[in-house]
Amino acid sequence: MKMVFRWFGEGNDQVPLAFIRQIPGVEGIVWALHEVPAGEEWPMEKIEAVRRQADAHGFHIDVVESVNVHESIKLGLPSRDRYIENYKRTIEKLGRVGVKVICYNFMPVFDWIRTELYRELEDGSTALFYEKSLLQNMDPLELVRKIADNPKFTIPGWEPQRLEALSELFHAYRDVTEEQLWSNLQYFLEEIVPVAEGSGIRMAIHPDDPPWSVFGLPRIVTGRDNIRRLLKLVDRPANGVTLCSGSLGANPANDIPAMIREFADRIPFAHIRNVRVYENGDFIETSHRTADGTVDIAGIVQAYHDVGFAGYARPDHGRHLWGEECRPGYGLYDRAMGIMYLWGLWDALERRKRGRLHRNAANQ
Ligand code: DNO
Ligand code: MN
Repeated sequence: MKMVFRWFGEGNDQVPLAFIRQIPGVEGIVWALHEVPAGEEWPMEKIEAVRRQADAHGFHIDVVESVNVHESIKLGLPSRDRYIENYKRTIEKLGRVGVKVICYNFMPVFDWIRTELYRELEDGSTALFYEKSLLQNMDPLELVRKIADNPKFTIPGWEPQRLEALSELFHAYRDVTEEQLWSNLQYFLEEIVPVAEGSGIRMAIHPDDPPWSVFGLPRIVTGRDNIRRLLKLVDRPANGVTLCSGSLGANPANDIPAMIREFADRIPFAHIRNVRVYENGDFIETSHRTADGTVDIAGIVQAYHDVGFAGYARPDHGRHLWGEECRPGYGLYDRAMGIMYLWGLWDALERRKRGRLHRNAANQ
C-alpha cells in the first residue's frame, strides 16, 4: 500500500507540503490543475510546476485526481470528440511526467452531494452531512447556493464555472437514461483506455457519491454489479476503479471487502474513509475508526492486505477539528489521524504475516 495525500496546489490549499511531509509514510501527493476547466487540455508548464513543487518536498506525483470529464462526453453530444481529443492529449502529457493513475468520475452535473458541510458531531467536531428527506424536497439551485457559495474556499466538484449553466444542463439531461450514460461511458473508455495504456497510466473511475440517483439524474457507478459491468466495457488493466469506501459505504448493502477481493487487480487507487449511516438514510462522515461509523474499515484494510494490495491509498475526507479553517472535508488533522489508523491496522497485519512465515520456515 503506497500512502498518498490530496493536495489542492500552491496558494489553493491551506495545508503546506511541508506539513504533509510530517505525516508518517506519505510518499506522494494526489493533485490536479484545479484552475483548468473541464474539457481543456492541461498546459505542460503548469504540470511541470506542480512536479517541481512536489519534488522539492520529496513527493511523487503518480496520482492525479481528477481530470474532469466534460459534460458533452457524458451527454454523448457531437462536440464530445473534440473534448475526448483534449483528454487524450492530457493523458499523454501526464504519462510523460511519470503519472501512473488518473482518477475521474462520470457523474452528471454534480460530483459528490451533501446537504450540509459543517454538521456538528457529538464530540463537537463538524463533518459533511447528507439529509435524505431534505434533498428530496430541494431545488438543485438552492443546494448549489448552499454548497458552492463558500467565501473562503472553492469546493472541488462545485466550481462556479461548472455550475454556471445549471438549468440548461438539467434540461440537457432530461432524456438521458442510465443505459445511455453507460453507452456514453463505453464510447469514452474505448477512446481513452488505449491512450492511457500507451502512456503507462491506469484510469480509475470514482464511484458515484452518494451511490444512487439524485435530482432524477442517472448514476451508474454504484455497487458491485455495476463495477463488474464497467470493468468489462473495456476489459483491460488500464480500465480500473478508485474504490472509495465512503462513497460506496453510504449504501450499507455494499459489501466493500468482498469488492476488494473480487476486483483486486483492477483497483489502482483506494479511497479509505468511514461514514455513519442512519436508519432513515441520512449519513455523516466520521473518523476513520471502524467503531465510529458503519463502514468496516478494519475489514477493508484486512481485505487489501490479503490481496497483497500494492496500489495507492489515501484517507479521503475527514472531520474538521480543533478550530481548523479548511476546505470542507480536507483538513489536515483528521486525515493525518486517519493515515495513522490505517498504518496501525496495516502494520499489525504485516507483523502477523511475518510471524506466520517465520513459524512455517522453522517448522520445515
Ligand atoms: C469523494 C471524493 C470525490 C472525488 C471525485 C473524483 O469521495 O473522493 O469528490 O474526488 O469524485 O473524481
Ligand atoms: Mn472518494
